[in-house]
Amino acid sequence: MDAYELVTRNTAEIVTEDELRQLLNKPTKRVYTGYEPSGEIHLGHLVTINKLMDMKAAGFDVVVLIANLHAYLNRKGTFEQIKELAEYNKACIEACGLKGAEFVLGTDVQLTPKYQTEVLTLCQEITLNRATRSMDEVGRAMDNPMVSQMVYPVMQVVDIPTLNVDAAVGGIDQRKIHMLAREHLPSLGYKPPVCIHTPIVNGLDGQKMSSSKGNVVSVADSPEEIKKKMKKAFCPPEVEGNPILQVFQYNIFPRVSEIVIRRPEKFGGNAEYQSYADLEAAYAAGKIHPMDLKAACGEALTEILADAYAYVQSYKN
Ligand code: TYR
Repeated sequence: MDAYELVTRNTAEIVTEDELRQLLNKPTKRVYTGYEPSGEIHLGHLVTINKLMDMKAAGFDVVVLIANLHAYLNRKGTFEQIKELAEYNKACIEACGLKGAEFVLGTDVQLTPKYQTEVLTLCQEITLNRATRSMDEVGRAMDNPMVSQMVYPVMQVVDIPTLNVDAAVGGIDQRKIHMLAREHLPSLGYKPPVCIHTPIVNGLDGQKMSSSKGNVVSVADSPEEIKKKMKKAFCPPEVEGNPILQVFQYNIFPRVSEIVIRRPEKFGGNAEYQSYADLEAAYAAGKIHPMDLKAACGEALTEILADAYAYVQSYKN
């Protein structure tokens, strides 16, 4: 796979493809994703972690921002609670296989006079209306937004030149903030970033993913828990919106070259698939039973998450 294919596979949107091609021609280039510290790193995070791994393989230097101040502004907890999660999340993200990335803690770079002055300058350029809308899919309890949640997207914009990155990776839920960055960074004298957006995958029940609803596999889940969650998971005969197929597409196939559907001889025996497209086609044609698909999904996830799970065990005991 060439660099362009690696970067663009499994994405929802690239802004813009031309700019990405130009960037790929440069000898050095940097990309980042920011994560608010969260209770556990889960399959939702893994979609962008996988994309960062693709970009590393495509020649990018990778920066991960642990956005502790953003989590605070977004009402995710006290400074102390967030700080504890920040360290833990960093180690979990590394254990998910993202090796050789540079990790930056938000508060280590966001409290300088230069950064804060740039934030205030942009505050004067961005309307409340745009700032609010950019937070629609990112902010917590946005029916009653706080001023801190208006500062949030402006800071996310300033993070881009502060980390000196050429590209930003995020879920498609970040797009309105990224569009603000592209529009306003030139007025501060910076280049707009290339934006690479991944799809937002469903929870295992086919609904919106939410750790509190427990509809997601996280790095803290034991192999038995993964098995249990798979048994319960929603796996309709359709491809569209099928959460198990999404796990294969975005979490498993980027990391393994073959998956095996295990079946007794009387049910057709084992079947191997070397690509997501082949697996999807076979499932759509009714050649794979949902129970067998789910079992294979659990088995592959257990393997993929083994290092991260081992780290979590050592951290918690
Ligand atoms: N907005 C991101 C989220 O929803 C977190 C983030 C924060 C990303 C700051 C980048 C950034 O610079 O999780």
